Formats: sequence, C-alpha cells, structure tokens
Amino acid sequence: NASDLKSVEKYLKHNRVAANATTFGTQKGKNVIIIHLESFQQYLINYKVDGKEVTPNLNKFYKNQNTMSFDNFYNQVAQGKTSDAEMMLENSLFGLPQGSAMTEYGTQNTFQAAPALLDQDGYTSAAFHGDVPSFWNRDNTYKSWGYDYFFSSQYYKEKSDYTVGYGLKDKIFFRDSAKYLQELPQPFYAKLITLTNHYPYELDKQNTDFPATKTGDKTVDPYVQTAHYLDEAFGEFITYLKEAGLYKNSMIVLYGDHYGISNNHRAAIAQLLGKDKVTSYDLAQFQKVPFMIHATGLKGGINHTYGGEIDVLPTLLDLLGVKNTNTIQFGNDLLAKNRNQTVAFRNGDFITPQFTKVGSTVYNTKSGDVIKPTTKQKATLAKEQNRVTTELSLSDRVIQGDLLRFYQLKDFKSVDKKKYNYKYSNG
Ligand code: GP9
Ligand code: MN
Repeated sequence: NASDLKSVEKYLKHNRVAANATTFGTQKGKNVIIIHLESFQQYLINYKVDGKEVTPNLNKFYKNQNTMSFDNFYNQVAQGKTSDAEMMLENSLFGLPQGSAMTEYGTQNTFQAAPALLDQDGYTSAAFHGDVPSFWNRDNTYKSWGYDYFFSSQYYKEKSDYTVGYGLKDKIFFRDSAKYLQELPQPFYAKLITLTNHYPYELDKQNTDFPATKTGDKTVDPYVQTAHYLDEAFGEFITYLKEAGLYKNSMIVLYGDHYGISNNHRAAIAQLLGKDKVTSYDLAQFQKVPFMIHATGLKGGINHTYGGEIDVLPTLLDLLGVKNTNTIQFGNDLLAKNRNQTVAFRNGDFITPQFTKVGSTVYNTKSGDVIKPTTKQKATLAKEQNRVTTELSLSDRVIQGDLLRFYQLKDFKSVDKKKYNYKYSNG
C-alpha cells in the first residue's frame, strides 16, 4: 500500500548519492546501444585456450581508450536469470527471490523504466531479440516499460541454418538488427539481447572454429566456443555500426547477464582457473560479468569500483544528463564519489571491497582468506547485512505491491500500455 512507498522513499533519501559532476551529462543526446551478452562471465576477458584469446574483439573493446570498463562488477540475478538482469538494467529494481518478476508482474504493474524515462528526452526505444516474443513475458513487459518497438524472432527472415538452440544465431541477429537500427529516429535507446552463448552451448560445424577447453566436463567445455562465436558476432556488429555512421554518435554499453557455468561444476571451474580446488569465495568472485561503456570522448580505463547490475541505470542516466534524483531506483551511479560499494546478492550474501560474505563465512575480498571478524568488523558486517536485507525487501515491496502506481514522478508521462503493438505485419 501507499505507506510502504513512504518507507521506500525514506530509505532512498538516505542511500542515494549525487552524480559525479565531471561526467554528468557528458553524453547528452547520444544514442544508447545496449548489448546484452548472454551467459557471459568476466573471466572470459583476456582468457586464452591453447594460447588463443577466446574473445579478441571484446578484449580490444575492453581496453579501448574510450571505453570505461569495470572489473569488479557482479551479476545479481536469481531464478529469473535473463529476465532478472533485464529488470535491474531497465528499472534499477531487483528481481524477486523466486520466479521471474517479468513473468509475474510485467503485464500488470506500473513501471518507470529506462525507455519511458528517456522518452521525455525525445528518445525512441527498441528491443531486439531472436527468440519468440513471449519468452519471459517480454511482449507484455516491454509495453509496460514503454518500449516503442520490439523486434522479436517474427521480424527476422527464417532459414533453416539461421537458428541454433533458442533461436537466431548471433551473427545473423546482429546483421539483420543493424538494418532496423539504422532506420530508427535518433536519438534512440536500443537493447540487443544475444542468444547463441546459452547453455548447452551448441553451434553448427561451420562456426566451430575455436578449441573447446579440456576439463572433461561436457557442459563446460564448449562454453568458450560459443563465447568465441559471440565475440566474432560482436566484432561484425561494430563494423556495421561504423558503416551506418552510428558508432561515433552512440554510447555503446555491454554487459554479461549471468554465469554460463553454474556452481555445480566445481572441479571444472578449478581447472579453468588453474587452481587445485575452488572455495565458496572463488565461486562468489566467479559471478563477475563484464560491464563496459564506450563513447567517443569518454575517458576510458579500468574502473575498480564494486557494483552490479542494479547500478547500471543510474550510471547511464547520469552520463546522459537525465535528472534522476527523485526516481525509485535501488542502484547508484558507478562513477559517483563516495558511493557505497556493497554488492547485494539475492540470497542475502554480499561482497564489499573488504568482505566477501557467503552464508555464515566471511572472506577477505582481496586475499580470499577466511576472516574471523573482530568486534569492530562484526559491527561493519552487521551494518552492511542490514543494508542488503533492507534494500532487497524494499525493492520486492515495490514490485509485489505495484507501488509505482502511487508514485508521482515529476515531469514523467506515465506509460500507456495500449499504445504499443509489436505484432509483425508484412507491409
Ligand atoms: C531466451 C533467453 C534465455 O529468450 O533470453 O534466457 P535465460 O535462460 O538465460 O534466462
Ligand atoms: Mn540469460
């Protein structure tokens, strides 16, 4: 109810930090192109198999002088996997402890999501994905988020060798999406969700040109092959953007949605990381995913701040100079000074620059050693645990209580879901 909203507002009032004044608005008016890298983990960056880089194009992008790259950025998804990542990215609200918020609440709820927030600044929005529109209830949820267009599998030409696994192969997907992208009125906010690097990491023979790892674990070993294919597809997409004249006037954002290799594969993970065995600390750190922002004129470099998917939206809005201080968002601008660097996971675990808390064990984040906390450390840990538990439960209340329907955001035109129709019609 509406009084829950008051608790949320009160919490946010005390926990949101001001934007970084030197970067705020520096990308004003640029197109935004978000590339959702399916099941892509940070460890793949600069990773080699048989002396060969798995992802040469992404590695180059990672250290490009105009790319801000983050190396302590974690996925924060739960059972909703891709849909949890999308929920955080577009709303800075957490996915739910169980199930998928998009599936359960995407159709009915009121949102103040990225496409609608940017609509006030004249942005056109479009989502691209080579699977059926109903997966994760995207077709309904995107209407609630205010997406002008949703190019789902219906919009791509079908040929028998165009798909593998869940849908369109990434190279075909990027090639055909680039054609639609060029037609969009600018500035636009576009999100492209890749697919081929999804379990069980299937690929046709003609595209399998990279060696598998040799852990002997059949679900793990082909992962680098589809990751390599995704990397090639990404490289081609960058070329399309340059040809279309979209590279220079766009902010290109990349992120990995969640792990590709689950914690059930400890022995194989140990081999991949070159360790005898992995601890819970290693597995927690294994949840890092890439986050990169590229734009001409942006000062690049590797940023070591600790953060996660919940922080992306405030970061992007600040760079775009979209005033964002009164929104109901649980993340904080990754570029802000004095931000709290506690990364919350859905099960209540958390990572800070000092502590990695997994269940009842606390590790030193820098060394990976188990810590027996001093009285002072105990107090810090209790404080951070309280922050994590509070933000997760307040975010849940926003979604489960549909609280944004009570929230009047200044100058915000609420989304009229009936306005949107994503059905493909020929002509
Ligand atoms: C399907 C895709 C997969 O359309 O987004 O979702 P996931 O299984 O990764 O949650
Ligand atoms: Mn996914």
